[in-house]
Amino acid sequence: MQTHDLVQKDSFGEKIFEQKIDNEIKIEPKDWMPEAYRKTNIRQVSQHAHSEIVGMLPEGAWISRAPSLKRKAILIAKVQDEAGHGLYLYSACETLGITREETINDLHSGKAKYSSIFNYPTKTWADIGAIGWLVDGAAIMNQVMLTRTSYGPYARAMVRICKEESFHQRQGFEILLMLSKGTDEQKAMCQDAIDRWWWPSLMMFGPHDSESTNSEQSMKWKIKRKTNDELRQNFVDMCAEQVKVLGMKIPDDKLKWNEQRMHYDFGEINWDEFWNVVKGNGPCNKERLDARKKAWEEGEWVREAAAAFAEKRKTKQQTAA
Ligand code: FAQ
Repeated sequence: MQTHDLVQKDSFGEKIFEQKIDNEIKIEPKDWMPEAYRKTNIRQVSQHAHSEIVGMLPEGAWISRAPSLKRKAILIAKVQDEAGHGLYLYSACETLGITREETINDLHSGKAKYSSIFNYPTKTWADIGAIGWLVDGAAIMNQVMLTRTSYGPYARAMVRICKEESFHQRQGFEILLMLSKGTDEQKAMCQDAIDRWWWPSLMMFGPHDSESTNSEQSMKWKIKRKTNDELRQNFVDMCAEQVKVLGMKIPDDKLKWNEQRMHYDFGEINWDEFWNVVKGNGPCNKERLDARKKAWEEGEWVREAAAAFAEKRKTKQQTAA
């Protein structure tokens, strides 16, 4: 093929791509797509997958300490759901032309990021409630828009994920509701967890729009449907009402309903803390990455056995045919 043929093919491909984006038609794995679109999706989807898998760790730490058999069963199911989300997302990512091993190597080498939120410790049982209410709540706020993202496999994965996250959020809120009606000590534990998880949850939405390097292009490509600040504001508005049901307080003196904006005003996020955590210096970054690397190394024999079994089955099927 001549170079000009390639250029023509690409400009034709680009036209079709743009038409699909304009007409809300999903981009599918075999469709032509700009290289930067592919790379942005690989970055975002893999980062999202890593977040789900690393996100199992803070809550996993409480499975053996859950206060009752019922709470233990619910928590195990929730943590397993997060593993499932990671798997859908790694699979969606593979359709973009990157292998599972490459994505995981990028996590382990520190090249790929995962959500800042999972670098904070879970100190008490109330933290499990706060993660469900605030962290899953923030995740849903962001992910409902992703069910309409322009890349087909990512959008489809998000539909089931959002349904499961809704259950996660409710179970977290219910844990806090129980504590909020309990003894003075339980009430204090509930408030303390909200105090520690509130600001990191707001950071999950990413930097202000003015500092967000990817937002403008991602909005044009309809990868993102709402900006970081828009989603954060929606989340604050929702939580400011829900916290009243708990009879607890959001740790922000500036939180106040603004009649003109029809939104809650709220205080400034500590962006130094956010970037410090994103750069790997949060309270649990090292612990989280070490745990993932250990799990990967210790799981090597399982991956080898699964691959050998698949090979054996394929040979058997070929011989039978
Ligand atoms: N943490 O230009 P933007 C969950 C990075 S799943 C770390 O605004 P973008 C479920 C960003 O990557 C939670 N890094 O970026 C669960 C970029 O990096 P670059 C995860 C962050 O992509 C619950 C740079 O900063 N959800 O919780 C963070 O347009 C409970 C500049 O930022 C998703 O991943 C952060 N918080 O917008 C599991 C959803 N924020 O380019 C277990 C999908 C930003 O320098 C238990 N992702 N960065 O390498 C998204 O919607 C977007 O990627 C955003 C960021 C909104 C997170």
